[in-house]
Amino acid sequence: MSTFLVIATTFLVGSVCSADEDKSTQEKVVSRTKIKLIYDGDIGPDPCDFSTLSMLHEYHNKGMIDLVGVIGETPDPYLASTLSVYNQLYGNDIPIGAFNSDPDGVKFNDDVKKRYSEAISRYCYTNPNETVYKKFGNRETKTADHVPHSVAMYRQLLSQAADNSITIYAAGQLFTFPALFESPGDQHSPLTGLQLLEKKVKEFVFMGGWFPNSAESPWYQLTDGAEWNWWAFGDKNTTKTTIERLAKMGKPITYIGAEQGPRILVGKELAQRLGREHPTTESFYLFKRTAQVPQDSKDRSLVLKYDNPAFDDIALFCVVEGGVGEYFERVHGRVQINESGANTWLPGEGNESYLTIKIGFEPQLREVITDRITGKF
Ligand SMILES: [Ca+2]
Repeated sequence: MSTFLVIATTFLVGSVCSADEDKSTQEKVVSRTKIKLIYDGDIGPDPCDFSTLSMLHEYHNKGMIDLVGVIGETPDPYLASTLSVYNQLYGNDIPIGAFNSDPDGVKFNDDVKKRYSEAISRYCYTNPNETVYKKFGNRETKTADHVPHSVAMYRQLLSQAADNSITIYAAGQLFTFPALFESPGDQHSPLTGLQLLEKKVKEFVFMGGWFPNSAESPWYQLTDGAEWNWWAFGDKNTTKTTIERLAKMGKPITYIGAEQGPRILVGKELAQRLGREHPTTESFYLFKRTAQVPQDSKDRSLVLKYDNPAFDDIALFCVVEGGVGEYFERVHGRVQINESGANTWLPGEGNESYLTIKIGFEPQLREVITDRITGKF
């Protein structure tokens, strides 16, 4: 089968990250429409956020997904402009929802804002979103106050969607959800946010958690035992409230934990392919773990020295192209989350599952993900 046919078949299947890898008939395959995806992320501290944006636009431009909207969920005033820069770069006009000064948006407490800023300075040379705006933005680039806040954008997008049609892929903290649940009817719909999610969403995919147990990760001792995303900068109960409420809806929920990321390292190759003047490449140069000044060099410029885990890219690949049975294995059960966002896993039946990469398939997956980030199909 040619590469094109493989891609065509897998994307027609749609949502193969959900529990339907046991698809039985060709009719079922062809009758499904392409995934209508809302992406919700914490673009900023990690280069995988930026490479995932590249992938999202590549998939959309190839017709493999309908990218219905992009939501930025952290309290970063430059988040909206990054999403807009990518729209401009890839020739799209995907609706953007992000943090801005609207008092009806998500309310962040000062501790969360402080820990977010601390994380940016700990891991990055400068704020990646601000730098991307200054380097790649122009007069047409939208900034925070040109776009609706994240809750309003979710409400708008969900109201306009057909029932049971939307896949939400959340690859960051889940700050928007508790506020969305409580949001009352508005000009778009009389339904509350919780009711809109129940009516319009087909499945949820989360890059978050550490499976089967976040206590197994010594790197997250600074995060009250939680994985990074689900720690939510110390915002108690954000993750627990969100996941518990969504799980109760009974729709398929797939988790891909942070323990999978380090198995798929990307960066140097994709930077070479995209070139230095690309915001995705830029993000790798802004990240202290990947770009460094060589110690023995007189030239003080940064060199891309290390690859980086493709945390968010892996999950997006699975959302769009599937690969359960081929690259991934699925474990069914139920997640248990405490108020700090630390998780454990109860194996069993149900609508929740997590995925792991099959042992030995890392080199192939790494190659295919680098291809997708760089628009190679
Ligand atoms: Ca992320």
